[in-house]
Amino acid sequence: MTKKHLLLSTLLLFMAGWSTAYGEDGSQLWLRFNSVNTTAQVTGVKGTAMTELQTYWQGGPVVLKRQKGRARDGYTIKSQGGKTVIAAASDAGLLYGAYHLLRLQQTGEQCERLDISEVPFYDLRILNHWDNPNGTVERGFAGKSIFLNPTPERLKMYARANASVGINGTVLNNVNAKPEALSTASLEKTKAIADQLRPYGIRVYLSINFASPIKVGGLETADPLDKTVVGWWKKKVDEIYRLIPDFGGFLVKANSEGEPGPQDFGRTHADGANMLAGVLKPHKGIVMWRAFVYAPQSPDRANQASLEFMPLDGQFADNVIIQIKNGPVDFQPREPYSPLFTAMQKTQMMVEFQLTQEYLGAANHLVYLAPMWQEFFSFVKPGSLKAMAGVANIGDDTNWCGHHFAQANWYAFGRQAWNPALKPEQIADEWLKQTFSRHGKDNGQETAAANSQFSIFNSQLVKVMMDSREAAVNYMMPLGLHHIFAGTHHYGPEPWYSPKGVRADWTPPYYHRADSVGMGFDRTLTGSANVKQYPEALCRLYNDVNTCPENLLTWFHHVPWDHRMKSGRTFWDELCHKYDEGVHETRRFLAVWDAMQPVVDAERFAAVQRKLRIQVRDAEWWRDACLLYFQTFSHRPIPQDVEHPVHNLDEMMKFHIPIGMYENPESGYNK
Ligand code: GCW
Repeated sequence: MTKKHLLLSTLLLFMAGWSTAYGEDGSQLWLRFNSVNTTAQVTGVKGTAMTELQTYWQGGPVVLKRQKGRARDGYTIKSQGGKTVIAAASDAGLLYGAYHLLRLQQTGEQCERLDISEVPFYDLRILNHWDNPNGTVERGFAGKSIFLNPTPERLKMYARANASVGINGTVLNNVNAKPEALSTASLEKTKAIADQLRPYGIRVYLSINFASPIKVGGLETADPLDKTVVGWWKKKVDEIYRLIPDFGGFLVKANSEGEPGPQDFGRTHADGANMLAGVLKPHKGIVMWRAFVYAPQSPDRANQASLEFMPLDGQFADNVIIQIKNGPVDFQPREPYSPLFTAMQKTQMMVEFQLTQEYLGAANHLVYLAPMWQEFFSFVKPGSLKAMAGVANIGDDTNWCGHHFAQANWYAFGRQAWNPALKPEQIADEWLKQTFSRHGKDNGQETAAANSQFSIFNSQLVKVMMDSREAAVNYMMPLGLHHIFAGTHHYGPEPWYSPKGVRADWTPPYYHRADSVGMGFDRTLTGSANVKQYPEALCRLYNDVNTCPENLLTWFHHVPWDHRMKSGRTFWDELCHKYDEGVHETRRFLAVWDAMQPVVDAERFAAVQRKLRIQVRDAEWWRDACLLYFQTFSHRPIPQDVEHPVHNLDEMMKFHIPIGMYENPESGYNK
């Protein structure tokens, strides 16, 4: 046997041992605790915190102490006289403290000299599930709804996962709400779920259909100022609180994309929200009223939320929070922040992020979203918001999120809602350690060699995760492009999609406006004047094509093909380069992953590799489709130093993925 063969077989042996011992399916998420060697002595307050520690903590004695005067969910962890003391004002606080300790254990941090004090930045840290009563999940790419026929084990895991990152609320059903969510039969089911989530500090909320008084109650109207309507809501809300005493409140999508709302009765969003708020108030419930509104006749969809909501600033009740998507259009790979966030001064607001990757390659692409949320918070002060909501990426797939790395977005959402100042790198690092390392699996007995291999894995994968969002922007929609997706499923590119009869703002040409002069949506003062919705300084910056940040250029400007970019290239050449850069990045991600085979269990290695290969092919598809299509307007050659398309435009234009909005495509462009 040659030396090379010997090395190879040792490596193979090592890997084989690894895969049998550590074959994993992702079902344990980042909570891959080992309960075998637990000897923990946990005393003090009984409850979920105690049970979790008794089952999984492998260190010295822990005392759980109730301490008045602390912020509700906050806690301290202190090493005192050979013991670890967790103190909090509430059971939830103790539980968060317990998970903090377990996180330290799992990430291999020291746990002997602790002096930690934590208070969550937001009181409300809420997941929004877009789950339907028939079990489908709108824009869900990880299987069916976990709430359809939940097993107690699965619900418990869901609750533990949420609590471990501080998520304390969940809206169980789709904002496109079916009226039957409020039927007594359905409320009984909601109660059963609420009962199982309560021990983990999680409250349930429901999305409601504004026309419920008609559709469930049999009334003739749902006019929020009609006394019978208010009476119906009051009775319904009383019924809910009888079943679920700590029910959180309602999330409402009204007069948006065909959903009913107060405007159907000549009333305003404030009339509708305040009526519900009044009914919920005696129970301490809240209303999260969404600002995601736009109408086909609007000359600029990005303007509309401000146009509808600014006149109502200051008119909302104190238990109403306006829930606003991070950008003014719709969860695009890159958008500027929604200008409502800085314009509304007298209204409580919360941000809605989308964890499910509706516009970012569904459950096929590795895209770590924390950098995007951090970008948002560099424009919108976290302190100007009341709460954070995230549209969940969770389904009944074994690994919960469809893609192993999509779990990181669930994790990061909770961590950032707890503390928006946390660095995305740090969150990625701790998630990777808990999700992939052997810590906790064999109780720190791993060899130095395996440890050092893992630390290489960790640093390389943190980098992949950190670069992944920008890569996706580049291969999908660089330089401010947006909404050039396929008509129905929002997965692949269809910048040409514009069938007769479809409303303009549901077609890509409305957004990219490519013509022989250039490309982009003119939102300047002489265009749709969207820039005016931003504070003075930003308005000026965005309004001038020479000062507008290039990553938002075609968002705000119709940019001439020969416009000179900072790189010295023309706009067209830069566009070609950006698309190509995106493709090359995905190949790099795959190469990094391939090299990690010895360090990752076989099951997850293969699953992620398969997904990354899809991502590479999809990135090429995006680049080729967009460049070849836009070239029919620019009439300029693709620069020599850019890899040239390998697909044909006419074939790509004929290619369709036969999926709707409830499925993850098996693969992307697979001709
Ligand atoms: O992004 C769009 C989605 C819809 C979704 C809507 C919304 C729940 O395509 O599927 O509906 O936004 O946020 O209300």
